[in-house]
Amino acid sequence: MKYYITTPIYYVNDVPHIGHAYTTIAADALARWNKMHKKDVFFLTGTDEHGAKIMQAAQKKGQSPKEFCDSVSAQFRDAWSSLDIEYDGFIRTTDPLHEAAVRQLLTKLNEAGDIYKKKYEGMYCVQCEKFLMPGDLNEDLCCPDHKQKPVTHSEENYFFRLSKYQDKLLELLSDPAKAGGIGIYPDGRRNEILGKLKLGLEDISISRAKLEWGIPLPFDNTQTVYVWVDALINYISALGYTAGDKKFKTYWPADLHLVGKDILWFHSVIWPAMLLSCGIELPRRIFAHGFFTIDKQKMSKTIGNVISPAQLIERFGVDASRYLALALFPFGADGDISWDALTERYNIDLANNIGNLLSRTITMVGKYFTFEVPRVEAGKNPYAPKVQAAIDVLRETNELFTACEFSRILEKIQEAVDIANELVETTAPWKMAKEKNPDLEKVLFSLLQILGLITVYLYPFMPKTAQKIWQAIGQKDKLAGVDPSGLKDVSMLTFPSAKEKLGPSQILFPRI
Ligand code: ME8
Ligand code: MG
Repeated sequence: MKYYITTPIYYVNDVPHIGHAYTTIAADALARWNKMHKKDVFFLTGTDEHGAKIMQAAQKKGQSPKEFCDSVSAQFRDAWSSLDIEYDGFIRTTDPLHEAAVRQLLTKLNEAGDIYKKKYEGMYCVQCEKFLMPGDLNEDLCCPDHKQKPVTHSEENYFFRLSKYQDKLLELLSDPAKAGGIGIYPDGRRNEILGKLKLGLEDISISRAKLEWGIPLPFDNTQTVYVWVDALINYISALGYTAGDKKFKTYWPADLHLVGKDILWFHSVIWPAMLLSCGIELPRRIFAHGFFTIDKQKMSKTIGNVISPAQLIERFGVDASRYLALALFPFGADGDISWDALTERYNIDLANNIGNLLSRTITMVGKYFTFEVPRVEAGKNPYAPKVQAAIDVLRETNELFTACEFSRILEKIQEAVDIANELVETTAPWKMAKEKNPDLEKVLFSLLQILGLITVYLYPFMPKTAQKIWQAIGQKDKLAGVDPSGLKDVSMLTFPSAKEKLGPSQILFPRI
């Protein structure tokens, strides 16, 4: 089975920040989870490089738009490699392959009779890269998000007959189970979109007359394609849609477009309408995550509270940064982030809970059994029900992965850690050692089993750390190759193997 997952492509007028990292880490965790389940995964990310906003940013730097885009796009790639993001494709909207796909798609829209020319006057927010309605403005008549006055645009543009697709979209978005239906999540967001759709759809302008930094329309090269129409096409251009690449046949339609709530309308209404017009299959699911504030404030360059991936990594390390980004609040909701809250969560979940469990287990195995614990058969292990309890808690994460409930998955992992820590407290291995209780090895073996299980589920979030724990409990094979669906019953566990020497105890998460 294939699994095609995408993040938005990020505008290069900004350098990578924790907001971009949030979506990308989530997508990476899902991609890795699906790879573990032996799915043929394609995970796409990239950069969005055309439009007025980017041209202005390049001018400010005294660079040509292309030079500017090359340099910022490279910074995104670097940020993702520093966060151990394992993407399968990185698309840039300035790639010739993408530009060809945009031309082809616009030709199709035109041939379908869905494009017409009309004089238009409207208020455009360059930072949003979209037209605003009078009702969208705040009391100062500015864009509420960017606190800037929109510019009035009056020109003859090409329009896309979005209105034609209102009924079809209502039908397809209301029922994900229907053939061709799209699932929009969380449910509250789907209802918002449906509510807005019911109010009616207006045709949208899809070209700009005076903007050079864009892809010329195939049927009128005096105009360039509107950045959003250009950008959305990345999801198929990256699969070699125009080149007749077999990647397109294999992976399209997308199984999941992961986006922020700010851009859900473009993904759930405009993009599907374009695909309907061209006779291309629709994506299966779109999940819109919430936005976070930093110390209760909107993250902004002007306030100076922007957090970069590099700053996070410097404080917490790569894997802890990945964990923390998803741990603080539910993915679908808005939330607040602060250095204090991140640090507190790091100390509780990682330093105290997981880190401590690992180091004390290995220390005890070293002290009482010179780093070697014999295998104990489940049938002969009085503590096997504890291991089974950990399996059961962890297996509850299966549907949470499908629902993108990452913070709850991490809570379940912590519950499994608690089961192991309770086992230590209730059995007091140090007393058992003194009393030469023969069950001591069974306790330690069970702890190692629970640690192994935790490690499997932790892998999508903390790949390098999980692999280290896996090795520390004596496993030689690659953790990425372990299929979690095979771990249903305590009697099926093959780890730790007999007579494997454990590595020395190590501190994975020093307290901060
Ligand atoms: O919108 N909290 O690009 P963009 C959570 N190029 N997520 C945040 C965030 C925050 N405070 N700030 C940003 C674009 N994000 C278009 C997309 S797709 C065909 C084109 C995340 O650089 C969130 O995922 O403005 C949001 O959707 C994305 O960054 C917007 O990135
Ligand atoms: Mg944005």
